[in-house]
Amino acid sequence: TQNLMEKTPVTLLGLGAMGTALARAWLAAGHPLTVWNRTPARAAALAAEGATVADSVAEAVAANSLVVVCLLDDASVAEVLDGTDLAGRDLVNLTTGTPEQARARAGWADGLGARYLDGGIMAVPPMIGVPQSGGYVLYSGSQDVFERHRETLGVPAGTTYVGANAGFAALYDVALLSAMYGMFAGAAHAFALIRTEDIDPAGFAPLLAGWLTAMAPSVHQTADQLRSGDYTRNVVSDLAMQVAGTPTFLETARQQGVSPELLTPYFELMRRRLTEGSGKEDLTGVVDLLLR
Ligand code: FVH
Repeated sequence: TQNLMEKTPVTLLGLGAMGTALARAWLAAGHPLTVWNRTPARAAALAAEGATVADSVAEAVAANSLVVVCLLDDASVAEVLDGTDLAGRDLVNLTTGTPEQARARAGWADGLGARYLDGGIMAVPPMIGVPQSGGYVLYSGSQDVFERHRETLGVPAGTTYVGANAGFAALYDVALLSAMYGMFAGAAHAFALIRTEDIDPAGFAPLLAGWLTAMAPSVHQTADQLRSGDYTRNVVSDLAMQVAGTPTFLETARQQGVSPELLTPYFELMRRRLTEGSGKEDLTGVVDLLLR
């Protein structure tokens, strides 16, 4: 464990909701912290909490070898770091972006003599600095940077290194969030259905949460089937049976006056896979349809 005197100093560029939460976590853990933000007023409270506020990006970057960036998007990262001397710096970019943007930024940093680690934050600001919240950050790119700063990076949230390909953290991030949006879409349809009657959403919510939790482990079976290439392995409810059930969902939506527009794209993919003769399979074949 690092003692107080040895805590790695951190430079942090970007004090939005997430940047401010990261800053507070490092300050609370005793890390010397230098911050910069485009709108200086956002740094005032942190200065009172012990952060050093730099007047310019160049000053902030010159202060420490570990430079963490948490800005709105890749364009703002480009704008903020344009013309900055990053030679010898360990640049950790926690700004959300695409895998291509992350790989391009890694190449760009390399050209400037910096080591690059990309991060995808799987947490919202209130989860930062709260280990029991389950929040974590996906990292990819320089494993050296990750190992060297593992303890410091682990202060705001858990850390998961997913590979040397700098784009992987962003890819995992977007994959996980895409699954989340699918879940939100299903939940929106479910709430719309019960809202057509005098049903208390607060009474329904525990049933919904419980059902989604019970169904979530099915992703392990999907992974197993994708690995083996056998989509009939351990099937419980086959595609033919599930497609046969879809008219019930669509008719219920119609009867209740709810738009089926969140369900129909997925049902259409299930139906297409069935017409290819995959009735005995699980739903896993839909993955292949999306890859075409
Ligand atoms: N907040 C969240 O729930 C999510 C959780 C998962 C990860 N995301 C990503 O984290 C990045 C930062 O998000 P944020 O919540 O801090 O975002 P904002 O509060 O909107 O702050 C944005 C900061 O970026 C600065 N900024 C924007 N454009 C520029 C620019 N052209 N030049 C310099 N700085 C810029 C902005 O500065 P200011 O408006 O205060 O002057 C803020 O510091 C983000 O990628 C999320 O997707 C958060």
